[in-house]
Amino acid sequence: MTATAPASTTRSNQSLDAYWMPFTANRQFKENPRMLVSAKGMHYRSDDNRSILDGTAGLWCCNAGHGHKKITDAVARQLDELDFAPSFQMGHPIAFEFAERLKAVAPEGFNHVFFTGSGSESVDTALKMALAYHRARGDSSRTRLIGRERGYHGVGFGGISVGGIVNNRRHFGSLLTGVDHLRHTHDLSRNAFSKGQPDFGADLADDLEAMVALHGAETIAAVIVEPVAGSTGVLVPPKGYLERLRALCDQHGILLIFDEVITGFGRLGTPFAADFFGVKPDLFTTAKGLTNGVVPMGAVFARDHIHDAFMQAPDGAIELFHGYTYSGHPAACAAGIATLDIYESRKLLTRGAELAGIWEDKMHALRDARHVKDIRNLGLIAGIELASREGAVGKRAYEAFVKCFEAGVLIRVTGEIIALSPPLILEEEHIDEMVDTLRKVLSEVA
Ligand code: PXG
Repeated sequence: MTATAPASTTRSNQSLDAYWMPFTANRQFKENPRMLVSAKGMHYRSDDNRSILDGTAGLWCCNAGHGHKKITDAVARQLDELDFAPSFQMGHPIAFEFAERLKAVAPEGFNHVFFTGSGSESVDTALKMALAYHRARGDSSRTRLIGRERGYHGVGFGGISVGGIVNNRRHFGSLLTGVDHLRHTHDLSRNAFSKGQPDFGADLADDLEAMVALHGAETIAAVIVEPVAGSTGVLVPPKGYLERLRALCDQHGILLIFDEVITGFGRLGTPFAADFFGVKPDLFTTAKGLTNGVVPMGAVFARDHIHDAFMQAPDGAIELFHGYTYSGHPAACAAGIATLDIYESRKLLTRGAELAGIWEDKMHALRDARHVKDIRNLGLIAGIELASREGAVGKRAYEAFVKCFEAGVLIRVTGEIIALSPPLILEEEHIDEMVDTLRKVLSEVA
């Protein structure tokens, strides 16, 4: 250890130095670590043996809650039988089985599934599919990609290029060329405290028209958006916005990609956001809830017209020069199939719809809590935006996060926004506990 390194250890005296933690203030964390050591159902357990209510489904991924023996047993059995198998020019049955199962829960017409290792890889895959799709059809001038301000599409170079979160982009050079961004849809002056979809802002989709006018539709390959933006602090699409985007894409021959990494698998009370909004993209990306977060995995769902355009290649040709060592990993497929079994037997892909009304009422009851300047919600997602202290954006929410953890509730914060996205197995009493804890904590932070 160098003289400047913090003397950071856990309660068990384990050194914290070697692990360079992701998206974390490493030095701050290591001075005062928060450690989770086990999980079951709606709760984590911390290393000081406290029960912590999971208000975030891990990182929006443990939709069926924690510690399902059915999933861990399925993974163990699979690893015993076939631990790894190559997926390039080779197959193994469970990957085909999982893809068929996914097709059955996907919105109609999404009959093809490409496996990846994460949400970021799913995004890169979908963007590359969009570019290669146009090329396969002889439309190779369509090379521009359009994202949106405040969008989060993971951390690959494709994802940060179309993404719109400034800190995720500014440190990393020139990114992809030929990318533009629609404006984001956040407008507190017109939409503060909207319940569900806000009334104002469908016209922001017309930014795409302006880009078509500027560049020519024939240069634009695809638009990618999160149907509900999560990481940036829960931005719910205005009524009519996604419909308008779809119509403009249709009009101009542009592909529409939904990034469903957080909205997929029941978060909105429907299997996918495409079901909830009744808007069908051409491709959509998933990860997280795909395996309940148990084994890393992502998947891109493609409609027939996308897939079929590739299948015109000459006999014996590889149709898409893309894939990962871990595409369709047997352990991930086993976790995914067992996860789908649980989603189906407990009706979790639609359970959010039953709870969404209670969730909305109880979250909006925090309207008069200290520092709150907006509350927004959809399905089992809520965002609570706080007023910032002068010159210290994000400090208040961070303090609330630490205090909530100390009080036994795990929340997420991004900037000055608290985001909640609990496992879909939650009960009303858990909502009450989150709301009561938040009210108390917000009354205590300066
Ligand atoms: N797309 C979206 C919409 C996401 O939310 C990714 C892609 C990338 O997934 P991977 O598996 O590569 O991380 C995400 C990830 C948060 C938070 O607190 C959200 C994510 C990851 C970490 C934290 O909001 N989303």
